[in-house]
Amino acid sequence: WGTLGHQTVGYIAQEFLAPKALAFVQSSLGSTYDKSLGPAAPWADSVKYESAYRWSAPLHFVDAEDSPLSGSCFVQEQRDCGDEDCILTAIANYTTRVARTSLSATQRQQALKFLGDIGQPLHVEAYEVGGNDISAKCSGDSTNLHAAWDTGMVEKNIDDNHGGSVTTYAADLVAEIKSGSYKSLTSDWLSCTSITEPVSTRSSEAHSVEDDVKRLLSRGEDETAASITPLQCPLVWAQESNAFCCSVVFSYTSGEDLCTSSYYTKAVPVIDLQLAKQGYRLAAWLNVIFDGST
Ligand code: DCM
Ligand code: DCM
Ligand code: ZN
Repeated sequence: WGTLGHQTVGYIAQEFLAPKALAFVQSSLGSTYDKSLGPAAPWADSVKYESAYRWSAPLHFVDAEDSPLSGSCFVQEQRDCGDEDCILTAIANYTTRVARTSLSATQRQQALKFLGDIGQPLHVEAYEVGGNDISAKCSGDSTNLHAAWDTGMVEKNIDDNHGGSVTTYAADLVAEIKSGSYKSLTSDWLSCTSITEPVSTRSSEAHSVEDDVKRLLSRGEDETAASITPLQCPLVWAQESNAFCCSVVFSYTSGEDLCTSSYYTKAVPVIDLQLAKQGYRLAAWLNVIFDGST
């Protein structure tokens, strides 16, 4: 997502934080970010082009080598991330780091700001560099498919349907979660919440949230990013995002303006759903880490 998408996710997550997670977020982010994940969420995007943070660019996505044009969409952790850094290893790494009291306040704040980009379908797709190499039009402007999903359609959706305000957009999605069309979906959204279950165990191993938190906090201090095993839950989230590559993302007709056609009408419900779900899941994730419950 672009800035507006990340802010939306952050503002939604902020509304669902449990007491200890909220206390950590507020003290960690402080006045720099108005004590809120909303203003803090775009940080990881904004630094990735700086030379000091160039290493972090691959942490924003996973290149799923599937075949979305042939109707085959899936993420395979070994094939698509393997021994490299990707969004799956990044979430595992920063989940541990945000909880680690031996790290500095700055390091834990950065870990917090790195959690949350996995809902964008094209961040879970290798085809044409996640759509970056597919030229497209959005409201007459030349762009590419990836950027239309990151920013073009998000911006137009906010202008068209939410008064041009990102906080209004987030509040509208929060209302859908609390009492609207998403209310009945939220328990499914949290069907996977283990902060330590590695991908290999295939979610069959049941254990309490309490054990999960203990396991996270007992992780070795010397664990490096490279040795981190991706977690099962972020892989589940990745599969959901990636599935939209088969159902919606590549189903444009050639020359179609993505932001003024039936494509936009199909894409907006996906954008709304993915942002709402990602915000709600980010809160639940932090709640498990800090409060021991979702
Ligand atoms: N970092 C990381 N993995 C690395 C190197 C750095 O996650 N291989 C992160 C940790 C901090 C930031 O970079 O968020 C700065 O690291 P440090 O405080 O160790 O300089
Ligand atoms: N991106 C992606 N998959 C890739 C490469 C890039 O999802 N294989 C994303 C990261 C940015 C956007 O595409 O959101 C543009 O990337 P860049 O600025 O690195 O060209
Ligand atoms: Zn992107």
